[in-house]
Amino acid sequence: EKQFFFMEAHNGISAKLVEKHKFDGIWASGLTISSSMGLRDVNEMSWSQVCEILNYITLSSDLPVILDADTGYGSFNNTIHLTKHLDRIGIQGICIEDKIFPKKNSFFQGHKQPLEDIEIFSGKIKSIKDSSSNIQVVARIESLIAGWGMDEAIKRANAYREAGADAILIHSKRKDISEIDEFIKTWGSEFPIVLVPTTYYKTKPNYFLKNKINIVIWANHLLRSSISSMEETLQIVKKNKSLKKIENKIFPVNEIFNITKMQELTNNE
Ligand code: SPV
Ligand code: MG
Repeated sequence: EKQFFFMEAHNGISAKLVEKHKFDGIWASGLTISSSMGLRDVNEMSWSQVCEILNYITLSSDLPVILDADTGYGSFNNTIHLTKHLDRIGIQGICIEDKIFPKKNSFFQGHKQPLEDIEIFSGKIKSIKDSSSNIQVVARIESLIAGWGMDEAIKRANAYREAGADAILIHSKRKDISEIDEFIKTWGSEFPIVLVPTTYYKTKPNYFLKNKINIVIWANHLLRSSISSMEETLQIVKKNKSLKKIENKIFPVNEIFNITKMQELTNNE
C-alpha cells in the first residue's frame, strides 16, 4: 500500500520547491500561510485571503494540495461556500478540525480549547461531500491534543467516518508516538489515517509503513527552515556591514530565474 508524504507550502516558491523535490503533495498549512503574512494562526486571515495564496500555490505546482481549512471558517454554510471556491481553484483535499471558529493553533499553550459538537462537525463533513465530488475530506480530531481524552477521540473517529470523511487526521502534541499508537490500536479501524509528526518528530519511517499510515504531513518545516536561514543572513550582514561572508551561502539569483522559468519568456518572445 502506497504511502504519501506531503510537505507544507505557504506560497508559490515553496510550492515549486516541494514539487522539484518530488514530494507526493502539498499541505497548505494554516500556521505557515498566516505566519508568512506576519499574522497569527487564529483565523486572522479571511478564507478568501487564504484562497488567494492557494491560487499561487496551484499556479506554481501540479501536486495535489490539501488545504488546512481550520474549522471551515464558520458554520457548515461557510464551509460549503469555501468548498465551491476550492473546487474552482483545483484543490484535491480539505482538512477541517473539530474546534470552534475562530480557532487557535493546537500547539499554543493557553487554555483548554473547546471542541465542536459532534453533530455539528459531522454536518460540516456531509456538506463538503454534498457540494463537491472532487474534494476529499480529511476530518481532524483534536480530542487528544486539546486534552479531552482517548474515548472522546474514538467516539469522534467513528462519527466522522460515518458522516462520510475520506480520512481521519489524529493529532497529538506528545514528544513520542505513544498516544497516536494507542489511538490506532484502540480504534482498530481499517480506515485511511493522516499523521502530523511535528512534536513526535523522532518517529521512524518504519512506524508509518508498518501501521499503514496513508499520509504523513511535514507541516511547517519549510517556513521554519527559511526563518532560520533569514536569521543567519541578518546576523552576518548586520555584523560585517558587508555581503562578502553571505554571498556563497545563499541561493543564486540566476537559479531564481530558473525556478520561475525566465528562459520560457525569452523563448516566447
Ligand atoms: C498547520 O500546519 O497549520 C496545522 C498543523 O494545522 S499544526 O500546526 O501541527 O496544528
Ligand atoms: Mg493549522
